Amino acid sequence: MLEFLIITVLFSEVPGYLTQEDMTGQVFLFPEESDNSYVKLQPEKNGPFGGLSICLRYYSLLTREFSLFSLATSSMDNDFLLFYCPQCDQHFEVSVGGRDLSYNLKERNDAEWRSVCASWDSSSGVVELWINGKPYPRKVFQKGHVISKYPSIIIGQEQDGYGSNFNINQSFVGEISDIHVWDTALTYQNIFDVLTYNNLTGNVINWRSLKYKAEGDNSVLRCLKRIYHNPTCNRNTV
Ligand SMILES: [Ca+2]
Ligand SMILES: [Ca+2]
Repeated sequence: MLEFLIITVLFSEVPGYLTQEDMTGQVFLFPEESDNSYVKLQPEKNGPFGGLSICLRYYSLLTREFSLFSLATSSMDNDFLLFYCPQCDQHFEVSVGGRDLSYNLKERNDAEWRSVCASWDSSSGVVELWINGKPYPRKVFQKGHVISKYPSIIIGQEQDGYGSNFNINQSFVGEISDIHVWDTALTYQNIFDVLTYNNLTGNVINWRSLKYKAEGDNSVLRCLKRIYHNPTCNRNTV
């Protein structure tokens, strides 16, 4: 039993090793910009996908452009991408199938946690974007597209290849948490449940049972994110 525990501890701390854990109350921290630090998320389903929804929370003071969620397939690097450039007139992009849908966000990227939910449905083409719980006007985009099998899902870097070709100037710096992905478009009720921490978990990526592999200089931190929600969380345990 002791040997098992030691092996478990060792493997959970070895960089590059696939880990599975309940990430509730934890964050991925990317402390500085790089072109080699990222977290690869292992999906529960391999696709192909005729719809996709992503919710996450992040905290960053970056003003330059950066990737929030990069899903590449062997045929297309931007098969699903969330990308943001605060200093470019708050330019936010949802990319599907290699094409970009643009928004100009009306809320500034201040020093606070921000929630993002984006969903796309192939059969209708409807795209929904929610920032801090507020829906932007729906758009229709990439109707009929199918995201092909075996996605490479990466947090911290923007893929210009299939799990490769990162640009330091598009890397994420900051904290990111509560990542869930579904293979369908979410309903209004679903998004409300996610934003209010109800029991809704992704069926493609599930933050409460996350399989991931960390590469480079990034960390899993406990408690930091919850400091807003739970003042009793002890900073010193981080
Ligand atoms: Ca790309
Ligand atoms: Ca790029």
